[in-house]
Amino acid sequence: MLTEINFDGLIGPSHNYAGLSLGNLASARNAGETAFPRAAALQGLAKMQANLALGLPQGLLLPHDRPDDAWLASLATDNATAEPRLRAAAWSASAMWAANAATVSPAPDTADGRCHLSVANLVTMPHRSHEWPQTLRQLRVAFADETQFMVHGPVPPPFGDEGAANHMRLCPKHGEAGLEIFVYGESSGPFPARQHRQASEAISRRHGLDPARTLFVRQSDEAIAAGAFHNDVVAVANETVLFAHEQAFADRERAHEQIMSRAPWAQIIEVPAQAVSLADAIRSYLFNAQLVSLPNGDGMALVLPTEARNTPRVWNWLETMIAGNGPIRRLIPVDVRQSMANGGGPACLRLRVVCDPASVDPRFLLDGDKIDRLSALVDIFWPEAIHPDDLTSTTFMTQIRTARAELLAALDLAELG
Ligand code: SUG
Repeated sequence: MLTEINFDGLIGPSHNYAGLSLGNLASARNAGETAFPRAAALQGLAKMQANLALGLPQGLLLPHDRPDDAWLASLATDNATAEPRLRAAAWSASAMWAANAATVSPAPDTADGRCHLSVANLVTMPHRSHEWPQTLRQLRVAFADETQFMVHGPVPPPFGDEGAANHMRLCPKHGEAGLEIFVYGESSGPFPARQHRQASEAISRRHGLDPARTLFVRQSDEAIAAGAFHNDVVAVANETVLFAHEQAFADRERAHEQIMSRAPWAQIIEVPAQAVSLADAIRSYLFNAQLVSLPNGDGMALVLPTEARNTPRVWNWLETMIAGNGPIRRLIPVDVRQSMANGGGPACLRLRVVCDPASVDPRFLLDGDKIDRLSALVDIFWPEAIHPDDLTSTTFMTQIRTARAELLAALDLAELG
């Protein structure tokens, strides 16, 4: 029985605001602020609990060992002597944004009938470029069943790949063959394009996708320049619905025409720029919602950041949409403000995998009790507050390592230590 499972990245104990992501406006705005890792992780766990209560299966990916001493050593430095930006990069809790962990092609789409996952290389941003080895180790444990899954290493540099954040899938039902849409950038504007077309094409080949059910769509330069450093800041897809901003794609008409000719059963719900500007879309993160199919045929819901509710033009547009007779029936705001302050909304925090839950290592799956136990653990072990100046503190380092060790022990995943 193929089901969509959302694997959320648990926000790690080193969560901090170091302003590391050029082109991510929230990260730049909050550089140097004090972060609250405990509150951050509890917000993420509350979102998982709320999604579980909607009847949606929920999985987990784990924070990485931080600071990444091996990475610093490969640069012939260490935490005590590294220059501050390099040190901050080694401490980053950015693996929380699981939408950047990998690109996933579910079994019905692939030539060998297995679900393929390609870990993202994240080469554009130094603080994210060293995530993939620890992510890959986790994916190889969680999806170890080789009759069901194929887990690939990263596409080699220089081809930037940021995973599922630049990949959308339209299908009649999760368990049926779908159209996979890869969105790449080619910006010559102020901010880098992080997803390269060559990387997306390589992934489609290694996943064994059918070219007739695969599209490569260029993200608009305006969107990147306005702060949409990933496509999932301006568009989201679920089953038959693509929900997108009018300025998400470089050649809007062609993109829509290509999508509708390959997926005639799909529906594009577009938010006009006149109703919601790109700036408001990016500030409110309305598209960084989890667009989910509710169980029992109750239609779809958008699990959005509370910032969307607090932006009147955005909320008015959404309320008008809900009042109509469309497929999206519910708006569910969630508070993930600690992650949002680094540019990560509800959709950034999760990796969607369509598979049979019985084929996943159960240590990566959650139920309500397990979420309660993890919340209690976070309450005890996660630091309350971190300022970038704290990153030289050996006391903090010990606290963060202890917190992760406790988590691994609680999940029976000490092998990832
Ligand atoms: O890569 N922020 C992340 C946010 C990722 C959001 N993910 C998706 N859109 N799917 C990024 O820019 C900020 C870290 C810092 O500044 O300390 C950061 O990495």
